Amino acid sequence: MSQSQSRFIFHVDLDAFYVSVEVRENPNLKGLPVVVGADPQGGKARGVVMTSSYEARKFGLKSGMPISTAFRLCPDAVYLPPHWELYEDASRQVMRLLRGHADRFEQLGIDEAFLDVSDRARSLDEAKKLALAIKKELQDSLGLTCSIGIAPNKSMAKIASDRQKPNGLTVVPFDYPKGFLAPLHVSVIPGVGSKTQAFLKEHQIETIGQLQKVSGQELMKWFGKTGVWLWGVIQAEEMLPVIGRDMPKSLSVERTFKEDVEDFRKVYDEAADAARELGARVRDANLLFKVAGVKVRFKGFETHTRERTLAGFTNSDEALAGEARSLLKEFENKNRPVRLVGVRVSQLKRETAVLTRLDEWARS
Ligand code: TTP
Ligand code: MG
Repeated sequence: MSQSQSRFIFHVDLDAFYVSVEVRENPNLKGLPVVVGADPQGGKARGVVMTSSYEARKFGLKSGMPISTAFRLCPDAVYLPPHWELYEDASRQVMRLLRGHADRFEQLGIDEAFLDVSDRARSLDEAKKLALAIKKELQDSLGLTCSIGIAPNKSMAKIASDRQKPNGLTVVPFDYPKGFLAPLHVSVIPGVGSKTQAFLKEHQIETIGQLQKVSGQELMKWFGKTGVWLWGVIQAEEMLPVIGRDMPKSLSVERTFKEDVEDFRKVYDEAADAARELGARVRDANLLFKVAGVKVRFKGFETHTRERTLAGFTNSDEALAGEARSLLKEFENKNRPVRLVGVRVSQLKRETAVLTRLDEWARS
Protein backbone atom coordinates (compact mmCIF):
# COMPACT_ATOMS: atom_id res chain seq x y z
CA MET A 1 0.00 0.00 0.00
CA SER A 2 1.45 3.37 -0.94
CA GLN A 3 1.30 6.31 1.45
CA SER A 4 -1.31 8.18 -0.57
CA GLN A 5 -3.64 5.23 -1.08
CA SER A 6 -6.39 4.97 1.47
CA ARG A 7 -6.64 2.07 3.88
CA PHE A 8 -9.36 -0.55 3.75
CA ILE A 9 -10.68 -1.06 7.24
CA PHE A 10 -13.50 -3.50 8.05
CA HIS A 11 -15.59 -3.39 11.18
CA VAL A 12 -17.32 -6.73 11.64
CA ASP A 13 -20.15 -7.09 14.17
CA LEU A 14 -22.17 -10.26 14.63
CA ASP A 15 -25.95 -9.97 14.42
CA ALA A 16 -27.91 -10.47 17.66
CA PHE A 17 -24.92 -12.40 18.90
CA TYR A 18 -26.06 -14.21 22.08
CA VAL A 19 -29.41 -15.03 20.52
CA SER A 20 -27.84 -16.22 17.25
CA VAL A 21 -25.67 -18.63 19.22
CA GLU A 22 -28.74 -19.89 21.10
CA VAL A 23 -30.63 -20.38 17.83
CA ARG A 24 -27.68 -22.26 16.37
CA GLU A 25 -27.85 -24.63 19.37
CA ASN A 26 -31.61 -25.00 19.07
CA PRO A 27 -32.84 -24.42 15.50
CA ASN A 28 -36.47 -24.64 16.64
CA LEU A 29 -36.03 -21.07 17.85
CA LYS A 30 -35.35 -19.80 14.34
CA GLY A 31 -37.72 -17.02 13.29
CA LEU A 32 -39.14 -16.55 16.80
CA PRO A 33 -38.86 -13.56 19.11
CA VAL A 34 -36.07 -14.67 21.45
CA VAL A 35 -34.60 -12.76 24.39
CA VAL A 36 -31.42 -13.48 26.34
CA GLY A 37 -31.38 -11.82 29.75
CA ALA A 38 -32.92 -11.94 33.18
CA ASP A 39 -35.84 -14.29 33.89
CA PRO A 40 -38.94 -12.06 33.54
CA GLN A 41 -40.87 -13.99 36.25
CA GLY A 42 -44.19 -13.03 34.72
CA GLY A 43 -43.15 -9.40 34.33
CA LYS A 44 -42.30 -8.74 37.99
CA ALA A 45 -38.56 -9.36 37.81
CA ARG A 46 -35.73 -6.87 37.88
CA GLY A 47 -32.77 -7.19 35.55
CA VAL A 48 -32.33 -6.37 31.89
CA VAL A 49 -32.46 -7.59 28.31
CA MET A 50 -28.96 -8.51 27.15
CA THR A 51 -30.02 -8.90 23.56
CA SER A 52 -32.97 -10.03 21.50
CA SER A 53 -33.61 -11.47 18.06
CA TYR A 54 -34.59 -9.12 15.24
CA GLU A 55 -38.09 -10.66 15.40
CA ALA A 56 -38.32 -9.47 19.03
CA ARG A 57 -36.91 -6.03 18.17
CA LYS A 58 -40.02 -5.48 16.00
CA PHE A 59 -41.95 -5.25 19.28
CA GLY A 60 -39.61 -2.49 20.49
CA LEU A 61 -37.20 -4.64 22.52
CA LYS A 62 -33.68 -3.26 23.02
CA SER A 63 -30.49 -4.28 24.80
CA GLY A 64 -30.31 -2.83 28.30
CA MET A 65 -34.09 -2.42 28.60
CA PRO A 66 -35.68 -3.64 31.88
CA ILE A 67 -36.85 -7.22 31.40
CA SER A 68 -40.25 -6.21 32.83
CA THR A 69 -40.71 -3.72 29.98
CA ALA A 70 -39.68 -6.38 27.46
CA PHE A 71 -42.22 -8.77 28.94
CA ARG A 72 -44.97 -6.16 28.66
CA LEU A 73 -44.08 -5.50 25.00
CA CYS A 74 -43.62 -9.13 24.03
CA PRO A 75 -44.91 -11.65 26.58
CA ASP A 76 -44.80 -14.48 24.02
CA ALA A 77 -41.08 -14.24 23.34
CA VAL A 78 -38.83 -17.12 24.34
CA TYR A 79 -36.86 -15.86 27.37
CA LEU A 80 -33.49 -17.55 27.90
CA PRO A 81 -30.87 -17.12 30.63
CA PRO A 82 -27.34 -16.32 29.38
CA HIS A 83 -24.95 -19.20 28.67
CA TRP A 84 -21.61 -17.42 28.85
CA GLU A 85 -19.43 -20.38 27.97
CA LEU A 86 -21.36 -20.97 24.79
CA TYR A 87 -20.90 -17.33 23.75
CA GLU A 88 -17.24 -17.27 24.68
CA ASP A 89 -16.59 -20.44 22.65
CA ALA A 90 -18.46 -19.02 19.67
CA SER A 91 -16.58 -15.73 20.02
CA ARG A 92 -13.24 -17.55 19.95
CA GLN A 93 -14.27 -19.40 16.77
CA VAL A 94 -15.43 -16.18 15.14
CA MET A 95 -12.25 -14.28 16.04
CA ARG A 96 -10.01 -17.08 14.81
CA LEU A 97 -11.82 -17.04 11.46
CA LEU A 98 -11.70 -13.23 11.16
CA ARG A 99 -8.06 -12.97 12.19
CA GLY A 100 -7.13 -15.24 9.30
CA HIS A 101 -8.45 -12.67 6.84
CA ALA A 102 -6.63 -9.59 8.12
CA ASP A 103 -3.15 -8.12 7.93
CA ARG A 104 -3.83 -6.35 11.19
CA PHE A 105 -6.59 -7.44 13.55
CA GLU A 106 -8.12 -5.88 16.66
CA GLN A 107 -10.84 -7.51 18.70
CA LEU A 108 -13.09 -4.89 20.24
CA GLY A 109 -15.63 -6.88 22.21
CA ILE A 110 -17.14 -10.34 22.36
CA ASP A 111 -18.69 -10.06 18.88
CA GLU A 112 -16.85 -7.27 17.04
CA ALA A 113 -13.46 -6.63 15.52
CA PHE A 114 -11.54 -4.35 13.20
CA LEU A 115 -9.64 -5.82 10.25
CA ASP A 116 -7.12 -3.83 8.26
CA VAL A 117 -7.00 -5.56 4.86
CA SER A 118 -5.09 -2.85 2.98
CA ASP A 119 -2.24 -5.19 2.07
CA ARG A 120 -4.43 -7.89 0.58
CA ALA A 121 -7.16 -5.83 -1.14
CA ARG A 122 -5.72 -3.65 -3.87
CA SER A 123 -9.00 -2.00 -4.80
CA LEU A 124 -12.34 -1.28 -3.20
CA ASP A 125 -13.81 -3.96 -5.40
CA GLU A 126 -11.42 -6.53 -3.98
CA ALA A 127 -12.21 -5.32 -0.47
CA LYS A 128 -15.94 -5.86 -1.09
CA LYS A 129 -15.33 -9.34 -2.46
CA LEU A 130 -13.28 -10.18 0.62
CA ALA A 131 -16.05 -8.90 2.91
CA LEU A 132 -18.62 -11.06 1.11
CA ALA A 133 -16.31 -14.07 1.33
CA ILE A 134 -15.93 -13.52 5.09
CA LYS A 135 -19.70 -13.30 5.51
CA LYS A 136 -20.19 -16.52 3.57
CA GLU A 137 -17.52 -18.35 5.52
CA LEU A 138 -19.00 -17.22 8.85
CA GLN A 139 -22.38 -18.47 7.71
CA ASP A 140 -21.20 -21.76 6.20
CA SER A 141 -18.70 -22.83 8.82
CA LEU A 142 -20.09 -21.26 12.00
CA GLY A 143 -23.77 -20.73 11.16
CA LEU A 144 -23.67 -17.06 12.18
CA THR A 145 -24.40 -13.84 10.32
CA CYS A 146 -22.65 -10.53 10.69
CA SER A 147 -22.74 -6.99 9.39
CA ILE A 148 -19.63 -5.38 7.93
CA GLY A 149 -18.69 -1.76 7.38
CA ILE A 150 -15.89 -0.88 4.96
CA ALA A 151 -14.25 2.53 5.32
CA PRO A 152 -10.90 4.31 5.15
CA ASN A 153 -10.73 4.46 8.97
CA LYS A 154 -11.93 2.68 12.10
CA SER A 155 -14.56 5.13 13.33
CA MET A 156 -16.35 5.23 9.98
CA ALA A 157 -16.11 1.47 9.55
CA LYS A 158 -17.80 1.08 12.94
CA ILE A 159 -20.52 3.57 12.08
CA ALA A 160 -21.01 1.86 8.69
CA SER A 161 -21.37 -1.69 10.03
CA ASP A 162 -24.41 -0.56 12.03
CA ARG A 163 -26.24 1.03 9.08
CA GLN A 164 -27.78 -2.08 7.54
CA LYS A 165 -28.17 -4.65 10.26
CA PRO A 166 -28.73 -7.57 10.20
CA ASN A 167 -26.61 -9.33 7.59
CA GLY A 168 -25.54 -6.06 5.98
CA LEU A 169 -22.56 -4.79 4.05
CA THR A 170 -22.12 -1.03 4.02
CA VAL A 171 -19.37 0.63 2.04
CA VAL A 172 -18.52 4.24 2.79
CA PRO A 173 -18.06 6.23 -0.45
CA PHE A 174 -14.27 6.52 -0.51
CA ASP A 175 -14.31 9.58 -2.78
CA TYR A 176 -16.36 11.65 -0.31
CA PRO A 177 -16.50 9.98 3.11
CA LYS A 178 -17.56 13.22 4.89
CA GLY A 179 -20.73 13.19 2.83
CA PHE A 180 -21.58 9.73 4.16
CA LEU A 181 -21.44 11.07 7.71
CA ALA A 182 -23.24 14.38 7.15
CA PRO A 183 -26.90 13.23 7.24
CA LEU A 184 -26.42 10.90 10.23
CA HIS A 185 -27.50 11.79 13.76
CA VAL A 186 -24.60 12.60 16.12
CA SER A 187 -25.60 9.63 18.31
CA VAL A 188 -24.13 7.20 15.75
CA ILE A 189 -20.63 8.39 16.69
CA PRO A 190 -19.15 5.76 19.01
CA GLY A 191 -18.92 7.38 22.42
CA VAL A 192 -21.49 10.12 21.97
CA GLY A 193 -23.99 9.41 24.72
CA SER A 194 -27.03 11.16 26.06
CA LYS A 195 -25.15 13.97 27.85
CA THR A 196 -23.18 14.96 24.78
CA GLN A 197 -26.29 14.74 22.62
CA ALA A 198 -28.18 17.03 25.00
CA PHE A 199 -25.27 19.49 25.07
CA LEU A 200 -25.05 19.56 21.27
CA LYS A 201 -28.79 19.96 20.94
CA GLU A 202 -28.57 23.11 23.05
CA HIS A 203 -26.27 24.37 20.33
CA GLN A 204 -28.81 23.37 17.63
CA ILE A 205 -26.62 20.46 16.51
CA GLU A 206 -28.31 17.16 15.77
CA THR A 207 -26.63 15.81 12.64
CA ILE A 208 -22.96 15.19 11.97
CA GLY A 209 -23.26 17.64 9.05
CA GLN A 210 -24.13 20.40 11.52
CA LEU A 211 -21.25 19.31 13.75
CA GLN A 212 -18.85 19.36 10.78
CA LYS A 213 -19.40 23.14 10.59
CA VAL A 214 -18.02 23.66 14.11
CA SER A 215 -14.33 24.60 14.16
CA GLY A 216 -11.69 22.39 15.74
CA GLN A 217 -10.92 25.17 18.25
CA GLU A 218 -14.53 25.30 19.34
CA LEU A 219 -14.68 21.51 19.74
CA MET A 220 -11.54 21.67 21.90
CA LYS A 221 -13.08 24.43 23.98
CA TRP A 222 -16.15 22.26 24.51
CA PHE A 223 -14.59 18.82 24.98
CA GLY A 224 -10.87 19.31 25.68
CA LYS A 225 -8.58 16.67 24.21
CA THR A 226 -11.57 14.57 23.20
CA GLY A 227 -12.54 17.43 20.88
CA VAL A 228 -9.45 16.74 18.79
CA TRP A 229 -10.49 13.12 18.43
CA LEU A 230 -14.07 14.14 17.61
CA TRP A 231 -12.88 16.56 14.93
CA GLY A 232 -10.90 13.74 13.30
CA VAL A 233 -13.93 11.44 13.35
CA ILE A 234 -16.42 13.87 11.82
CA GLN A 235 -13.98 15.22 9.23
CA ALA A 236 -13.18 11.62 8.17
CA GLU A 237 -9.54 12.32 9.07
CA GLU A 238 -9.15 9.88 11.99
CA MET A 239 -6.18 7.61 11.26
CA LEU A 240 -5.92 5.32 14.28
CA PRO A 241 -4.10 2.08 13.49
CA VAL A 242 -5.69 -1.34 13.85
CA ILE A 243 -3.63 -2.85 16.65
CA GLY A 244 -3.85 -6.38 17.89
CA ARG A 245 -3.69 -6.69 21.65
CA ASP A 246 -4.56 -9.47 24.02
CA MET A 247 -7.77 -9.03 25.91
CA PRO A 248 -7.83 -10.44 29.44
CA LYS A 249 -11.03 -12.27 30.39
CA SER A 250 -11.09 -10.82 33.86
CA LEU A 251 -9.05 -8.66 36.22
CA SER A 252 -8.99 -8.75 39.98
CA VAL A 253 -7.41 -7.23 43.05
CA GLU A 254 -7.29 -9.19 46.31
CA ARG A 255 -6.24 -8.05 49.75
CA THR A 256 -5.20 -10.40 52.53
CA PHE A 257 -5.43 -8.92 56.00
CA LYS A 258 -2.35 -9.11 58.19
CA GLU A 259 -4.63 -10.28 60.95
CA ASP A 260 -8.11 -11.68 60.45
CA VAL A 261 -10.63 -8.87 60.63
CA GLU A 262 -13.68 -8.96 62.90
CA ASP A 263 -15.05 -5.50 62.19
CA PHE A 264 -16.83 -5.73 58.83
CA ARG A 265 -16.43 -1.99 58.25
CA LYS A 266 -12.76 -2.70 57.66
CA VAL A 267 -13.74 -5.24 55.01
CA TYR A 268 -15.90 -2.64 53.25
CA ASP A 269 -13.07 -0.08 53.40
CA GLU A 270 -10.53 -2.50 52.02
CA ALA A 271 -12.92 -3.57 49.25
CA ALA A 272 -13.51 0.08 48.31
CA ASP A 273 -9.77 0.63 48.18
CA ALA A 274 -9.26 -2.50 46.08
CA ALA A 275 -12.06 -1.27 43.78
CA ARG A 276 -10.20 2.00 43.25
CA GLU A 277 -6.99 0.15 42.42
CA LEU A 278 -8.81 -2.20 40.06
CA GLY A 279 -10.69 0.71 38.44
CA ALA A 280 -7.37 2.39 37.69
CA ARG A 281 -6.02 -0.82 36.15
CA VAL A 282 -9.13 -1.19 34.02
CA ARG A 283 -8.79 2.37 32.73
CA ASP A 284 -5.04 2.01 32.14
CA ALA A 285 -5.77 -1.00 29.96
CA ASN A 286 -8.50 0.96 28.11
CA LEU A 287 -11.14 -1.53 29.13
CA LEU A 288 -14.74 -1.41 30.24
CA PHE A 289 -16.43 -4.11 32.33
CA LYS A 290 -19.95 -5.37 32.60
CA VAL A 291 -19.73 -7.86 35.45
CA ALA A 292 -18.52 -6.93 38.94
CA GLY A 293 -17.68 -9.52 41.55
CA VAL A 294 -16.31 -10.03 45.04
CA LYS A 295 -14.49 -12.73 46.91
CA VAL A 296 -14.49 -13.24 50.67
CA ARG A 297 -12.36 -15.73 52.53
CA PHE A 298 -13.14 -16.40 56.14
CA LYS A 299 -10.72 -17.65 58.74
CA GLY A 300 -10.28 -21.34 58.01
CA PHE A 301 -10.16 -20.78 54.25
CA GLU A 302 -13.87 -21.06 53.45
CA THR A 303 -14.20 -18.90 50.36
CA HIS A 304 -17.22 -17.36 48.66
CA THR A 305 -17.59 -15.47 45.41
CA ARG A 306 -20.50 -13.43 44.15
CA GLU A 307 -21.00 -11.49 40.97
CA ARG A 308 -23.54 -9.29 39.26
CA THR A 309 -24.09 -8.20 35.68
CA LEU A 310 -24.50 -4.45 35.38
CA ALA A 311 -26.93 -2.72 33.05
CA GLY A 312 -24.12 -1.40 30.86
CA PHE A 313 -20.36 -1.26 30.41
CA THR A 314 -18.43 1.03 32.73
CA ASN A 315 -14.96 1.73 34.10
CA SER A 316 -16.05 3.75 37.09
CA ASP A 317 -14.59 3.23 40.57
CA GLU A 318 -17.82 4.30 42.21
CA ALA A 319 -19.84 1.75 40.25
CA LEU A 320 -17.39 -0.99 41.16
CA ALA A 321 -17.10 0.01 44.81
CA GLY A 322 -20.90 0.29 45.09
CA GLU A 323 -21.48 -3.16 43.59
CA ALA A 324 -18.75 -4.67 45.75
CA ARG A 325 -20.34 -3.23 48.87
CA SER A 326 -23.78 -4.53 48.02
CA LEU A 327 -22.45 -7.98 47.08
CA LEU A 328 -20.53 -8.18 50.36
CA LYS A 329 -23.56 -7.27 52.45
CA GLU A 330 -24.83 -10.83 52.81
CA PHE A 331 -21.57 -11.77 54.57
CA GLU A 332 -21.66 -8.93 57.06
CA ASN A 333 -23.76 -10.64 59.68
CA LYS A 334 -21.95 -13.96 59.62
CA ASN A 335 -19.84 -12.57 62.48
CA ARG A 336 -16.82 -14.47 61.31
CA PRO A 337 -13.26 -13.20 61.03
CA VAL A 338 -12.37 -12.33 57.44
CA ARG A 339 -8.97 -13.21 56.06
CA LEU A 340 -9.21 -11.90 52.51
CA VAL A 341 -11.42 -9.69 50.40
CA GLY A 342 -11.19 -9.25 46.64
CA VAL A 343 -12.91 -7.47 43.79
CA ARG A 344 -13.07 -8.72 40.24
CA VAL A 345 -14.35 -7.50 36.89
CA SER A 346 -15.18 -9.59 33.81
CA GLN A 347 -17.05 -9.37 30.49
CA LEU A 348 -14.46 -6.88 29.39
CA LYS A 349 -14.49 -4.87 26.26
CA ARG A 350 -11.92 -2.61 24.74
CA GLU A 351 -12.39 1.12 24.92
CA THR A 352 -10.11 2.17 22.10
CA ALA A 353 -9.69 5.79 21.20
CA VAL A 354 -12.41 5.08 18.67
CA LEU A 355 -14.70 4.31 21.56
CA THR A 356 -13.70 7.22 23.78
CA ARG A 357 -16.74 7.89 25.87
CA LEU A 358 -17.31 11.49 25.05
CA ASP A 359 -19.74 11.86 27.92
CA GLU A 360 -16.74 11.67 30.26
CA TRP A 361 -15.98 15.33 29.59
CA ALA A 362 -19.04 16.27 31.56
CA ARG A 363 -17.52 14.81 34.72
CA SER A 364 -14.11 16.46 34.55
P1 TTP B 1 -24.10 -5.97 20.29
O1 TTP B 1 -23.22 -6.25 19.11
O2 TTP B 1 -24.27 -4.55 20.72
O3 TTP B 1 -25.57 -6.52 20.03
P2 TTP B 1 -26.05 -7.81 19.26
O4 TTP B 1 -24.92 -8.54 18.62
O5 TTP B 1 -26.90 -8.64 20.17
O6 TTP B 1 -27.03 -7.22 18.16
P3 TTP B 1 -26.64 -6.40 16.86
O7 TTP B 1 -27.18 -7.21 15.72
O8 TTP B 1 -27.35 -5.10 17.01
O9 TTP B 1 -25.15 -6.26 16.83
O10 TTP B 1 -23.59 -6.78 21.55
C1 TTP B 1 -23.04 -8.09 21.47
C2 TTP B 1 -23.50 -8.94 22.63
O11 TTP B 1 -23.16 -8.30 23.85
C3 TTP B 1 -25.01 -9.13 22.67
O12 TTP B 1 -25.42 -10.24 21.87
C4 TTP B 1 -25.26 -9.31 24.11
C5 TTP B 1 -24.18 -8.51 24.81
N1 TTP B 1 -24.74 -7.24 25.31
C6 TTP B 1 -25.19 -7.17 26.61
O13 TTP B 1 -25.08 -8.14 27.37
N2 TTP B 1 -25.76 -6.00 27.05
C7 TTP B 1 -25.89 -4.89 26.26
O14 TTP B 1 -26.40 -3.84 26.71
C8 TTP B 1 -25.40 -4.97 24.90
C9 TTP B 1 -25.54 -3.79 23.99
C10 TTP B 1 -24.85 -6.16 24.48
MG1 MG C 1 -23.49 -7.52 17.48
